[in-house]
Amino acid sequence: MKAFFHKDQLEFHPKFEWALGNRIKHPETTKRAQNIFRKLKAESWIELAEPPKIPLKAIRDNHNYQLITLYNTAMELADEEAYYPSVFPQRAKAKADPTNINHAGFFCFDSGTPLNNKTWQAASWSAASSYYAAKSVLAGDPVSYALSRPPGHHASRDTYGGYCYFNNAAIAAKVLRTKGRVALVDIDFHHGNGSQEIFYKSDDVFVASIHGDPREYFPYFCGFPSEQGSGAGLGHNLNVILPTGTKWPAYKKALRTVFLNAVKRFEPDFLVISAGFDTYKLDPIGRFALETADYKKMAKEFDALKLPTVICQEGGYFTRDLGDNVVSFLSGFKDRK
Ligand code: OKP
Ligand code: ZN
Repeated sequence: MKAFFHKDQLEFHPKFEWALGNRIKHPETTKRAQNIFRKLKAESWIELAEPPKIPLKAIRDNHNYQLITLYNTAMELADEEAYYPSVFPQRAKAKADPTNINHAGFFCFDSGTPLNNKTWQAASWSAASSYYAAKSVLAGDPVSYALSRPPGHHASRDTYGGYCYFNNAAIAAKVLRTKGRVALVDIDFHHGNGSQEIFYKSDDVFVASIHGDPREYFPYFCGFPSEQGSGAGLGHNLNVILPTGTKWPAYKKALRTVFLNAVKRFEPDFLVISAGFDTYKLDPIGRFALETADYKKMAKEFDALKLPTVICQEGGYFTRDLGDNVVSFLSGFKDRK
């Protein structure tokens, strides 16, 4: 199985985030990616591959050019300088100017997702990892993994937040959709609001997310079962909420009876998995209670669909066990190649 990762994804070091007025250490560290990389390297059946540069068009297919401009504006920040917007215009009259870093708040929806002079570099290489993972699947690989860090599922066409800058999984889904119907399933603890928004009106991409209750957890404003898509996309969006403390038996039950059944009914040709591991029992942010071995069991449920599959890394913040959890998950697809 190929695993895509570029070293420059490590150049970005968010230092802190604001959590209820407190400055806390940023959970989305380079150590996360390094831990995953080290564990992948130890597996002989995993082939690490460095992606080439992503064509700008592949980013622009998913994101407004203003968002790209903003990240390029941030390249002019001084080393060690980070921009955290503190003004978020709501229904403002003035037009946003993404060449002005002070307008970042127009595009941003939280206080945990800093911009600095390396954001573009890391985010575009992360997008490249998922883009080429999707390309490899189109070229015949049954399953590919993208070590996409920074993550992506909270980023929409023209907004960033939740540690996400470009929606890596959506970029993969758009590559695959040129050749058929795509199911994008999101197993991160948090609702994938960006992916939902990007495909909300699409009838050829089914988006399903299984997550903690948004009334209690990020992103708070979406991820409810009533959000089912609109227009041609009506019925092609699914949100499943599980209670705090959920363990594998209850997770599996929801996965089989609701989640996977809906995916099958859609009859997809390809599968994209937004794979977050903040559902882990020791995760400092997520509040489910899955164990390392459970990720292999979960993967086998997806593997049984027998679809060409792209797996994109999302969250997971208990760094010590993160790589083990990723390898456990990927091992569930091992029999296919
Ligand atoms: C990103 B992903 C905790 C604050 C939480 C946002 C969480 C973003 C999660 N003190 N801030 O879906 O893993
Ligand atoms: Zn998450």
